[in-house]
Amino acid sequence: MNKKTLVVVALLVVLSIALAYIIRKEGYFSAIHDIAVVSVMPSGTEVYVGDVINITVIVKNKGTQNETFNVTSFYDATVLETQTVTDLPAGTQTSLTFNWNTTDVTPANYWVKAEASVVPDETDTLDNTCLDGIIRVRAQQTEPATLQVDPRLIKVKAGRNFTISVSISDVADLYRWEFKLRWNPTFLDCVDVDEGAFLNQGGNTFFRTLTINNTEGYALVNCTLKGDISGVSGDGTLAVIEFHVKDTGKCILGLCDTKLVSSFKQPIIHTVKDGNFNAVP
Ligand SMILES: [Ca+2]
Repeated sequence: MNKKTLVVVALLVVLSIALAYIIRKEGYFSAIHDIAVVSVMPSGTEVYVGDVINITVIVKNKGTQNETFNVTSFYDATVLETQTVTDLPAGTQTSLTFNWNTTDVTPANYWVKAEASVVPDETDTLDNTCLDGIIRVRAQQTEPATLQVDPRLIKVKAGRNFTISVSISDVADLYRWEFKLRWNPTFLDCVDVDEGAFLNQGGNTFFRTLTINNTEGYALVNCTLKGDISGVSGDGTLAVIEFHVKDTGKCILGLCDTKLVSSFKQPIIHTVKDGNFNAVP
């Protein structure tokens, strides 16, 4: 071996040692540990309390080693369930199904998400969580609600003013309402219509008295919640209406063209009860 060859071999040896040192120091070709939640897919986004939602979660092993890890599903901050994925091969993905029974859930909008636990030596942890869109859980109307004039029987002296309420009972998820109230204009004048306290328990409302017609004897009123929120359930007052008694006589305070609408934009079944007015001398 001549001198030139010796120098080349020595150089190659030094280069090999340097390369091995760099590979070792920088971690090239070492194992990569990285898992990710790829998607979160609920079976429905608008459900009634009591429905079961299936949430399909896809997780992927983006690393170079088999991985075992936990996947936890949530609605808002509440843990739904944790499942374990065992020995997921490198480069592959798998699907998990979580069942969310909404029986005891308060009607509202909820975020659904899934979170994979961080495996040892995993550095990219941002992709271990995946948030899906909003799921709307609502109360469901099972029996008809009742829309009525309250009190049902009114006795007032001529010349006086009085107020009645239009009230709702046993309603679920009321988001918007509308009614027309009729009376005999010979005996009564409508003085004022105000919003009742029921609907704005659920949020900001837009209340409108569309018409007060004292010639024909009717008022048309409606009110709606605003924004993507639940409706209101239970009993309460929708509107308060003030009348002036012009003359003695009797008439019906009759509700017609009534509309009750849920936050899913569905009509709410209901019965209507009119009021009876009697002006006494
Ligand atoms: Ca990750």
